[in-house]
Amino acid sequence: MSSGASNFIESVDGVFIAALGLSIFFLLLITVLMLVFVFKYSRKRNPKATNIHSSTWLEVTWTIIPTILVMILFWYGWTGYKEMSDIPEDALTIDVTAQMWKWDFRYDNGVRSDTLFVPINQPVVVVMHSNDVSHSFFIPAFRIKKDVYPGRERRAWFIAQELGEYDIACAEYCGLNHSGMYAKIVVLPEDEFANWLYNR
Ligand SMILES: [Cu+2]
Repeated sequence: MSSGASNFIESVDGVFIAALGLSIFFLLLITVLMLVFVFKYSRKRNPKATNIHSSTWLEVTWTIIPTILVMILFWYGWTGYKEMSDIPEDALTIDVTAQMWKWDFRYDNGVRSDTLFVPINQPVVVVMHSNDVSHSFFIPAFRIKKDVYPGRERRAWFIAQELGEYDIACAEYCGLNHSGMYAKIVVLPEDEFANWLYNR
């Protein structure tokens, strides 16, 4: 099993770090080359302008290499996205209602809570609705974010892999108290979760 607070940490962080690393590499490469060229081909050193002709191999190279890099990033982004879209059939279903400015969680047996309790190492699907405007269900520690719209059902899933308490935020500006629209997700051991849900 992969490491991290949820099953999506590795794929999401992997793409992010790859994109960031590539960006830093090209930032340095282009900046250094620019400075070298500014110095080497300054007017002082080259009082007489020279006519430069096109170079086919150079143009092909700087087209093909970035295309390959972008395709690699796309591939990892796509496979990660697909993994997030393929919801396991045996996932525990929890209804989520978003409204200005709170989250409401409802379980199959009718239990309601303003804190999202989930069992560890078990797929959970959140089925989301909005009572009013657009919100966005965001668990930063799990790398999960899904917009929630009025009049539509939206789904997201995850496997919590570490016990503990994490923030749930609203990530879509939804009015005056948007910045206060937080809830908690609490990951419990299987038996404690069952105890919380059924023995009340
Ligand atoms: Cu909101």
